[in-house]
Amino acid sequence: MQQTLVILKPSCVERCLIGEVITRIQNRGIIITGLKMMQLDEKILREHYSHLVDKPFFPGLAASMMASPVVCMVLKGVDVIEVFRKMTGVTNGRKAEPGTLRGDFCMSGQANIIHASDSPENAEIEIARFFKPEEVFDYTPAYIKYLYGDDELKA
Ligand code: FUP
Repeated sequence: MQQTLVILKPSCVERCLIGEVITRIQNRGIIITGLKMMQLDEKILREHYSHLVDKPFFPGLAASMMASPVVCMVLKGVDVIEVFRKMTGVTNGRKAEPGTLRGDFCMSGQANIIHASDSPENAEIEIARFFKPEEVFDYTPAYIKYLYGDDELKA
């Protein structure tokens, strides 16, 4: 089954929205296989946002990501990368659809509460960046048979 890397940003942690986000993840039937709090630093942020380091907003973005600890998670599910990106909504919270996490809980393009991997290639790189192998628990909960049909699990 596919896995994705999610970061609950300082704008989520400081606003006490960790529980709201985790509730939605679990209510959807997405399995949490890794979860920890971390204080990010400039080094890891320059790697994580390597596609943005030359943008004028990068220093502000990095500062906002270091403003408090973050919560990092690995999520598991069939097509979970696409499913969770849809649940997250577009980058700018003011443009995100109601019903998405950003559309329901934020008003900003920077303080947009969540990071979620955008492709299988990036998910693999990002999980390895934020988690040691022994910190990811690739278990299958007993209720899995109520989440998917048998044929979906074989695919
Ligand atoms: P996303 O995949 O939706 O998280 O968006 P990007 O990878 O394009 O951007 C990563 C982060 O850069 C955003 F979450 C917030 C920040 N950002 C800005 O602060 N201003 C911008 O104009 C674009 C992105």
